[in-house]
Amino acid sequence: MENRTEVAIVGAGFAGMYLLHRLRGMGVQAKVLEAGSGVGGTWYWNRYPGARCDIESIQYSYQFDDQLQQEWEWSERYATQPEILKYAEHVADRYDLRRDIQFNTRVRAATYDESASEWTLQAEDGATLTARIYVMATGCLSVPNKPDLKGLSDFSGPVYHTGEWPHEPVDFTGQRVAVIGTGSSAIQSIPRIARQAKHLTVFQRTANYSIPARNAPLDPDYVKSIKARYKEFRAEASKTPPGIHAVFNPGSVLDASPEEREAAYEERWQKGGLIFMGAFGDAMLSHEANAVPAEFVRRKIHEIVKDPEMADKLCPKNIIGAKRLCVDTEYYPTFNRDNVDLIDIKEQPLKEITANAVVVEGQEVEVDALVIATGFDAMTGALKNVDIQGRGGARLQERWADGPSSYLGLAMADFPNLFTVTGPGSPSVFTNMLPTIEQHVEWIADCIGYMNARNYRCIEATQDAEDEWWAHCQDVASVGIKGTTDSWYIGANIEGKPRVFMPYLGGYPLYCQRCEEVVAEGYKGFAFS
Ligand code: N01
Repeated sequence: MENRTEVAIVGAGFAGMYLLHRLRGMGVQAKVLEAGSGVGGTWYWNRYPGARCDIESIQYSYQFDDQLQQEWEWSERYATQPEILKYAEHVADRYDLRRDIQFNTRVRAATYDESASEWTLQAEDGATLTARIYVMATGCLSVPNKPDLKGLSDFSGPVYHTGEWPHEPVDFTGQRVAVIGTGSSAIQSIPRIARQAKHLTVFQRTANYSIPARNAPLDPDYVKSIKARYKEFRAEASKTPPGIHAVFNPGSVLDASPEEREAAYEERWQKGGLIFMGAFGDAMLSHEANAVPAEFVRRKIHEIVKDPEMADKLCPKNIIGAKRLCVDTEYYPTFNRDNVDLIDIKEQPLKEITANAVVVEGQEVEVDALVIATGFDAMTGALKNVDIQGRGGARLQERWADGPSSYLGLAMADFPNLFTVTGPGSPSVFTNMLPTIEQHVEWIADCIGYMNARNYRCIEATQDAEDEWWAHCQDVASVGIKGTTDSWYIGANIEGKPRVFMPYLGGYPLYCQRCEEVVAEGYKGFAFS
């Protein structure tokens, strides 16, 4: 690769693409290194059947260019993976981004040279790229979690991970298929696989709450009404904690009468989607309040799933909303099909996989294909996969051995001129990722502009600022009950991963306010040289 640029960006998902475009607009030279052969990040890799975004398409899109958002037409309430990928490709073409993206290049190491104040990135093939500024735009959910399932390598049929799905269509017709895992990816793919396969067995470790998507083609009049006031619509969205345009009732579920509770949750169940949890403001504040929506969904599962034993197994026992809520199309009804079985591997532990079967306690299930839907090494996986060595030999992998820490999810002490987009300590996964990405990118680009205008060569978060922000993140996470359940937010899905609450739970508006204050106070918490 051409081996020098001003800003080296890793990842050509929505973050890397926009940062490249933004920097170009400022006259700053930048180059993107991307492991895949195309743009789109998460939407490039996650091609499993049924993959779609659970944020409404009208909101899950860039807003930095009004012409782009006016011209692009989404076809459904929730866009499918192919449509979102097409959008990412359209953006790459529209802004001529590909000429500065090097594909098929996986970065393995990045080393800071203190004397020159610059980073050298090393790719898997040994090629290097040197840059003054280095940005990891590698996403929060981009490193597949591949649990060490005994005997998996002995399996003679195809094995698919939802996060690394083949680019060619996979045909399960006539096959006996196993799906391991019941997170969002599984919940989206199971109904589709069940319709095609001869038989499907779902291996569930923890039952998940899922709300119907009520997906439908977008009504042109509705789209027209949003586009007529897209800017205001986005501004209104940015004032809600998740940065999503929706009505969030701040009232207390505990103060509501049984009829009011029922009406509120029923209305949101009928509307569908993640806003179910917005019916009352205190559902994540106490177990007592949380029990109301949790019980509502369990009752719905029993109403939908005809076999009461199956329904019992599908009913989550943990609190609702601590793990990421799922949004589905026909998930629970799929378990009424004759060709679908469910095995609870907490009751019947998974023993091993053989050449042609998944063996659980007391049962051997013969299968032709395996779908591993076990999620991701979230938030820190992609950052720790690169051997990042900062000032004085500081290694990010060692620094984060007991869990991550970051200033605003944007920068770390001892790692000068390194920025992360939606790193740990950013509200990231608790928000609509696209506007949050845009906010981070604009903050980073403005910061680079500020440095260039003053001839600053280096920026580094101070240890005090990082410690203070990280302590604040942990304080906020300790309010309410979100952190009380095992989830990938706290690293609980990966064996041996330190249990630390990683995203910032204070919400999008407070986070943005803090970022703006930092700038207004001359980049408070950062040192320049
Ligand atoms: O992964 P997950 P995902 N043996 O971690 C189970 C986003 N997303 O890919 O709960 C057996 O949620 C695990 O069980 P448990 C979204 O943010 C968004 O589905 O750990 N099972 C769980 O059931 C989402 O939250 C969209 O006990 C094992 C499942 O595998 C995030 O990505 C669509 C196991 C993993 O669920 C991750 O979702 C899809 C083992 N060893 C995903 N290890 C949108 O719509 C794990 N499991 C935007």
